[in-house]
Amino acid sequence: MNNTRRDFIKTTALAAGAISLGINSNAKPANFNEYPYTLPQLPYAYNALEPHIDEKTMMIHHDKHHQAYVDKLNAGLEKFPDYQQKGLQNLFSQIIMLPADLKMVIRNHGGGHWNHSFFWNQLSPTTSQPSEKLASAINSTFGSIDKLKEEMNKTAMTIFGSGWVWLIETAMKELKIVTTPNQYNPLMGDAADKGAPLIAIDVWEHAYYLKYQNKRADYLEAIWNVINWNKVSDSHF
Ligand code: MN3
Repeated sequence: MNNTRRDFIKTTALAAGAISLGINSNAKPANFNEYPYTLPQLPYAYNALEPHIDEKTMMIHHDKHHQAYVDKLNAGLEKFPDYQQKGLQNLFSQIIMLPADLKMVIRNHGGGHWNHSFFWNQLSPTTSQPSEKLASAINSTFGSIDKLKEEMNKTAMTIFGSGWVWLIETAMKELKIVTTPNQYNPLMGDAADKGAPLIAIDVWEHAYYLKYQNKRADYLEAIWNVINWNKVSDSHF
C-alpha cells in the first residue's frame, strides 16, 4: 500500500473516531483535521483515566494546552490561504518545502494539534488487548508486550526537555521505537525516523507534573494501564 493510501486510511480512521464522539450523529464532525481546526472532544470523561492520569491534568492538558495549539495553528494559517485545505498530514510530509513562516507553525502547532488528537484517542479507561496480528509483530520485534513497554519507557526517560516517544511502523513494515523533540512527529518529511504512529506518549512535563512531579518514570509506568489496544491495533496495517 502506498503512503498516500495509508495516509488516507489513517486520516479517515481518525475522522471516524471523532465522529463517534459526537453527541448528535447528524452534526458535522469536529474539524480537527480541516481548517479552521477545532478541539476534538475527549472520548471519555476528564476523570475517566484516574488514578493513572488525574482529572485536573486532563482538563488543563486538553482544554488549555491542546486548545492553544489549535488556536495558534489557525492563526498561523490565516495568511496562507493556499495551505489551509491541504490537510495536516500533507503539510507534515512536505514540511521542508513550506514557506519559512508557515514551517514553524505546522511543526509546533500543527504537530501539537495532531499529536494530542492522536494521543487522546489511543487512551481509554477500558482494558483491552492488542490484536493477534499486532501482538505477533510486537513479540517478534521486542520479545513480548512487556519488553516493548520496558523499552519504550527506557527510551522516554532519555528525552531531554519536551518531546514524545512513539511506536511507529516504518515503510519497511518494521515496528520501531522513536522519539521526537517538541511537537514534531514521525509523519514530518524531515523526521530522523519516519513512519505511521501506532502509539504516542506525551513526555512533556505538562502531561504528568501535577500528579507525578519529577517522577516521569512513574507516569510512564502508569500510562500503560490506559492504553487503548483496540485503537493501537486499528492503526497497524
Ligand atoms: Mn501535551
